[in-house]
Amino acid sequence: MDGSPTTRVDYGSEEAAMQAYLRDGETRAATLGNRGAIHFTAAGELHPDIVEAYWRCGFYVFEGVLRPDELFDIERNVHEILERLPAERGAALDVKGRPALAADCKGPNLLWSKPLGDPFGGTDLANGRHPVKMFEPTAAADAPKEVVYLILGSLQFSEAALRVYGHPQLLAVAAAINGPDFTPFNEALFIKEPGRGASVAWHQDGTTHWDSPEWDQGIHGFNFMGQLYGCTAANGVWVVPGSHKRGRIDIKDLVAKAGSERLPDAVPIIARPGDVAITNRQALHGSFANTSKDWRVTLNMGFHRRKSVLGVRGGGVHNAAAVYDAERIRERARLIGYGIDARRQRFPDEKPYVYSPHADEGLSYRWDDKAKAGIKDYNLLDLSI
Ligand SMILES: O=C(O)CCC(=O)C(=O)O
Repeated sequence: MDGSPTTRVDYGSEEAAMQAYLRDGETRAATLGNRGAIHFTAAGELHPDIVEAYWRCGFYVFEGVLRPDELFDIERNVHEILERLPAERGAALDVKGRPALAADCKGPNLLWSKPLGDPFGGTDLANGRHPVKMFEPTAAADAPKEVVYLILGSLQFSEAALRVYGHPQLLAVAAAINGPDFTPFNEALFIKEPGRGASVAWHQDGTTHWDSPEWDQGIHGFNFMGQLYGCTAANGVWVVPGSHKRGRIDIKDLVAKAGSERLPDAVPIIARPGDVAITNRQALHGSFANTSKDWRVTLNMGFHRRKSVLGVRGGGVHNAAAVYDAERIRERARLIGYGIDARRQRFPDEKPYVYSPHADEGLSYRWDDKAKAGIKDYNLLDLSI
């Protein structure tokens, strides 16, 4: 895998309709005015045009955030990860007989699907938040029985991903959107292999605050989606612009009215290698089976407002439900400190981000072998709301 195009398969009986939908969606996406470089005002604030477009659309594409040498590091790590995957679901060894990635982890790490399948749609999994099953095209006869399409707790498997997590501009965006005392949510790698990558059925991410008297458009936080190879209408995430403002949406009804899962108002996130999208977790979003010839590898990194998690009972989607106290948040936010320090070591020319909660409490984090051993299973502490 080097990101070069492979042979595409087609969308079966839906192929013609799907191709028209992809083209139309791309045209609609280009009209939104929600993309460009990350930039700040002279006073150091995230530029108001970016803030306005993010809150209007529920997503924004930051262009050219990850530099070529950084993408090279990420690609190398992704190769290593893919080579070390278990030979099949539940196997302790990889195809070469070595201990497999995450085989000794306690946390949930590897999510499998049949090629081009939709493992969550129409099931009760994840609190039933993916109510409609996506069309499942047929994969080529030589495809494996199952593929890994999602890797959770990904910072423990990739130092390059940890360094992206400590990116000063991205963390400054997190502070602008969620407040300087923002907290982690979770991190993941989405792997959409050409001709095999699974669908992620339409859903909204939040679980805990929909009925809160304090509910607003940002209460369930956001995800950064960093792109190694870029993403297209065919393999990328689709979003219904503005849907993060609408509360909980009746997805079944929308799909029934549309007559298929091709929601008429949705648009694809289009990105080049090194672009990083920010997507509101309340936005209605999903992705189709990747029948295209292009790889998509996305580094997901989620962040919350502190007041959305402190004292709140988690939703139990990513780990055991628990009430999140200050100590839990502090422990989970170590990863921000490690990310910043790991980045400082690799890119000494950059000005490291200063994370206010660490500065205020006099906490400092050093990324070294001990820290590396200490983050095994860190995602058991994800702040899942
Ligand atoms: O990357 C994808 O295909 C889906 C992403 C997604 O649903 C999420 O981050 O919540």
